[in-house]
Amino acid sequence: MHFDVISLFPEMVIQAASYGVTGKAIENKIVGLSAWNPRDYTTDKHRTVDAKPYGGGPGMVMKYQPLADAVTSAKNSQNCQNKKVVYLSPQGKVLNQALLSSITDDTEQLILVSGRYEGIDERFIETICDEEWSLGDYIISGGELAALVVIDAVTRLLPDVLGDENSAKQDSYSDGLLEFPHYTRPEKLNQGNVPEILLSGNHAEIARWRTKQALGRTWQKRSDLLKHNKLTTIEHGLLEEFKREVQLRYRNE
Ligand code: 9D3
Repeated sequence: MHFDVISLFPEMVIQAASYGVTGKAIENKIVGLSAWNPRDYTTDKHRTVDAKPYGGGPGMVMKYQPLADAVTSAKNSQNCQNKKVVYLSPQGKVLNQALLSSITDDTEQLILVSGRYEGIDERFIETICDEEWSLGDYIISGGELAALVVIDAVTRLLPDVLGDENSAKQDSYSDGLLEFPHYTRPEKLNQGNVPEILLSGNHAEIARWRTKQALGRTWQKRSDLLKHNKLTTIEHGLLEEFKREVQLRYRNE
């Protein structure tokens, strides 16, 4: 997978991606990352990347030509077939794990366009971008953080990026449930004790307890996730058991 980010702040993207899982994946050449500054594709003395909106109104709009030429350079830098140009914007389709997962299947070069200012010229979106993606219904100041979110989330899904121990398969959301609770040393704190079952060494019982907790917490905190998740008979039973335990605790308080 090769990522290309079109951005007025290329150093921000390269720097932030150099840490942790993405940094390792770049080091190990499992992914490539390049950033392209539209300012380098301007032709005027002032290196102008933005201009006032036709029709008036506040803010500035990013010009078509520097963005288009930056995308062309990015495309020409990679010899591959399956390229996708994505504009990151509040008008886009809201990202989810399934959408990101589909990218790992069919895309070799993912070109992420990060906007600044009020927006970018509509003709660039219409003629050059294949898709428009959003992080969700809130406002951030530009597309760079969104590009970084996409790079991180897609990289984690690639084979050989995560070790077996914490593979993406075990992450919450891969099975549509929230995670079970985690505990580490010490066993006892004034703030509470580690659940007995986790100290038992009974791996079958521990797995059963964890699945029950994952189902229960999803029911408590994100019941919307359960609506789209067909539970098996066993899972249904575990969730009912969780609900009974919550009831009992409530009655004893
Ligand atoms: C204050 C400006 N807004 C007018 C009400 C419009 C606006 C312009 C540019 C709002 C946000 C942005 C910059 N945002 C992004 O580039 C962006 C984004 C977001 O703001 N929310 C969720 N996902 C994304 S992806 C890119």
